[in-house]
Amino acid sequence: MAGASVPSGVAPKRLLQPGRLVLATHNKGKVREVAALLAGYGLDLVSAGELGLPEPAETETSFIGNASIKALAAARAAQLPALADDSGFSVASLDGAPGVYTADWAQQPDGSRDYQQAMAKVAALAEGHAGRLAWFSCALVLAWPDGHTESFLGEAPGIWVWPPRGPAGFGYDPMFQPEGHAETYGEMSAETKHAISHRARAFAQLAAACLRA
Ligand code: ITT
Repeated sequence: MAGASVPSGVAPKRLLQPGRLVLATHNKGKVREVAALLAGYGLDLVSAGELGLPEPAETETSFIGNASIKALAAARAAQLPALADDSGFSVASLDGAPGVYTADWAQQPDGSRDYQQAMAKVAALAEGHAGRLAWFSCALVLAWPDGHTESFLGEAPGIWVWPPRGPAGFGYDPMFQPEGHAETYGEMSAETKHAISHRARAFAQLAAACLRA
């Protein structure tokens, strides 16, 4: 059949057209990394923080579920396509904790976040268990004002290390050493992290499905 390129039963992904895209996150580390990954696609990025959009409650128990909440809330409020990132750090011996609650473990009573304390809590809990397997996950969800969404999940396996190492990156980067590397995310250049990270893996799927350079 002329022009048929999508196997039957597989819905085609919706392309993101060049123009304005809301980055539906209030995390500056994520804004920096997602903006770098999106460079060269002709998109005019604006963050949810810059637009003054409220932060919706993350009430789901999966990364994709929470990223969908954030992307849809921003797309509807701004009447623009929106991209949300829900991500987290998991330790195998802690049954995948902190996982979707990674940000919550850093939360302080005054509303600020203390990642040194959060990383120390993870290490203290994991220390007594055998094995150091850990991984980062990143769900990226693109949403449009009409409620359509496209979802992608990237994971990066490795080990947790203690004490934390390296000043680069953000969040839990200094306690994660990705598989095949001697450096932690916190010791790597931004370019190296972007080539191998959970976020880069999710983004590669998104770019292949929804972006045209
Ligand atoms: P938004 O919901 O506004 O996007 P958030 O920081 O609350 O921002 P999440 O709910 O997705 O985002 O929480 C993700 C947590 O995982 C947060 O504590 C991050 O610091 C951490 N995290 C995610 N990706 C990371 C990375 O690449 N390196 C280090 N920590 C990361």
